[in-house]
Amino acid sequence: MNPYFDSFVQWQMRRLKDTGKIVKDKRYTVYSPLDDQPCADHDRASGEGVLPQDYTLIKMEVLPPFPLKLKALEGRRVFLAAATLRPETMYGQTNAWVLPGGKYGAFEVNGADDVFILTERAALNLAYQGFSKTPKQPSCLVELTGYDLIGLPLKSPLSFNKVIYALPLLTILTDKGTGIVTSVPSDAPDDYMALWALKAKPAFREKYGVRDEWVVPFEIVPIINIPELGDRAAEKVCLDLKIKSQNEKEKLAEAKRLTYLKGFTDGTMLVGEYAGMKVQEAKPLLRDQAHSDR
Ligand code: A2H
Repeated sequence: MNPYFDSFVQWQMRRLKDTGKIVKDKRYTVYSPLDDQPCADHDRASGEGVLPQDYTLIKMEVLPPFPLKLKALEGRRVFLAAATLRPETMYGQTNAWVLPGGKYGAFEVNGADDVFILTERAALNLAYQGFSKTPKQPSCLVELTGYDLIGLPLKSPLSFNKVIYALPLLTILTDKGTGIVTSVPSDAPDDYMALWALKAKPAFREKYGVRDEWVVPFEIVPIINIPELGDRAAEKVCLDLKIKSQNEKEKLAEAKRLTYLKGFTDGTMLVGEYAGMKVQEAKPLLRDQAHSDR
């Protein structure tokens, strides 16, 4: 080791630190709980190139009185925590989606009395980001399935519909986001097709114990205008592509691509605080607003 060079590097680092050019802080990364350290690209047996995905969690408050399964949580604020990439669309929520046979839990997410209902996987992810009573350890108060959640009345931020309901969706993945999805049929082709199916098929509703009043009165809420696609973009694209059901995966992927891309680059907000603003500009503002409500 060259002591002169060593001192030079130390001096340089101290100077940079003093002038605020370098900081020691946390960052989002793919992490291995097993090794208790970040798991970089080349350390992985699979999943090379996978980066952290940044979701906004929407706190959809469960309105009392709570059903029997949630009675133990009476007196606390309980939320279905939906993961979304489109916080700017929350004005147009018509319902939440849960996977009927999916496993969920009611977790304590921080010191406050707030309880989040989501998958255990999501609770673990949150616990590693400082959202748990004990660091890195989710604490589950009640184990639940999607069946327990169907029909819960919810109050969701920004939504023009003051009360919306949790409804069944069979295509929800339990290894993505929180396993809870908020539904915006004006702009999400998946949500449009799923809501349409529930509305059109009384037998489907009956099978999952879904009451008519949780579904039938809810219509598309126009919230964003996209040149060529109008203000009910998801519906237009699904009709144009002649999509008949949620199971037409390829066509739905194309519909999503079209609405997502055009919505982001060319869309204009029609409603809310940022009406008239481009979606691109409103999105970060609405995301920060959602983040400030922890
Ligand atoms: B998005 P990505 Cl308006 N299973 O929110 C299935 N879908 C899920 C999910 C899960 N476990 N968790 C989240 N999602 C959905 C709004 C929205 C969304 C609009 C338009 C497009 C859109 C309202 N639903 O997503 O695979 C959620 O739906 C288009 C991709 O991580 C979330 O954002 O890219 C999106 O999928 C996350 O998908």
